[in-house]
Amino acid sequence: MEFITYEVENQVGIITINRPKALNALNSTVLDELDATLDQVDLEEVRVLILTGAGEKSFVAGADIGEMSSLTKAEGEAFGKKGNDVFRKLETFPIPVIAAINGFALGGGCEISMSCDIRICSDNAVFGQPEVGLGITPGFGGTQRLARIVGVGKAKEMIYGARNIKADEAYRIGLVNNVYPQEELMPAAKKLAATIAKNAPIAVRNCKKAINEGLQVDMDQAIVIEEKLFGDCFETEDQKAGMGNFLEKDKTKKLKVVPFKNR
Ligand code: DAK
Repeated sequence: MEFITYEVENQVGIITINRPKALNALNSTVLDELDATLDQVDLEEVRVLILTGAGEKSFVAGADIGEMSSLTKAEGEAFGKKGNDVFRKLETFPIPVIAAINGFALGGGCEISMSCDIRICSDNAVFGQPEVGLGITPGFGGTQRLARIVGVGKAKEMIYGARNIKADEAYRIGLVNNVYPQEELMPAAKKLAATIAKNAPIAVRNCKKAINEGLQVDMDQAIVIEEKLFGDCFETEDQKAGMGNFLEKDKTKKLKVVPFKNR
């Protein structure tokens, strides 16, 4: 791969967009490679993904403006579809994805982070949807996901004004869960990933599905989605081990790590 690195550590897959000279801007190759990387994730082993950018300056500074500048309408649509397909693949990926945002997250960069389940950032992070200043609308889900995450009023203010915000404001409006000094960001992302990875993977996956799918429908339908995914956990080795461990009164056994299974 030219622009993506992928490594696995302790059941956590780390995907790094590695195009620092262009501040990790998303061109077609980056999108294709990201798509291929997601296809290669071994879901028998990996329980959580972390998505980050190479270097200390930028997570992703948006879609590649150079590549986009000469697109025809048809090419623009094809580029948009490529991005949206990958972003949606991330959003609906079976396991949780943490965005570790280590600097600029502008345009497509902000949008890709919003396709992840959880966002944490370094204190130099900058978020924004500057597209209207470039004569376009956010095209990788920004108008939809930002409003859902931070609320309609804040999203409209940021998008209409093409106003960038810094890490502290992103934290205040709920766009990120936490802010860390740059050098502490990846350790914090790994710690968060490890906390998730030690829990029953089938249950974690079902929680992701329940939350994501439930938010798209009314409460009556959402509860049915939850019921189904709750029911799916039963008769799994994880459910038997998890509950069995609790019911065992032997404290030493209770402390042992439950050998949760990825199936
Ligand atoms: N695209 C391409 N190259 C970029 C880039 C980008 N988005 N952002 C930065 N670079 C490149 C710069 O051109 C420069 O390259 P060289 O000149 O060294 O070759 C290098 O990265 C370093 O950037 P700067 O020299 O500008 O660094 P500074 O620290 O001075 O400034 C900055 C950093 C992030 C403030 C600045 O680079 C900047 O404003 N970048 C653009 C940010 C931006 O506007 N991003 C949003 C892009 S629009 C669509 C769907 C989605 C989209 C479009 C269509 N469809 C449905 C069709 C998405 C659109 C966007 O994301």
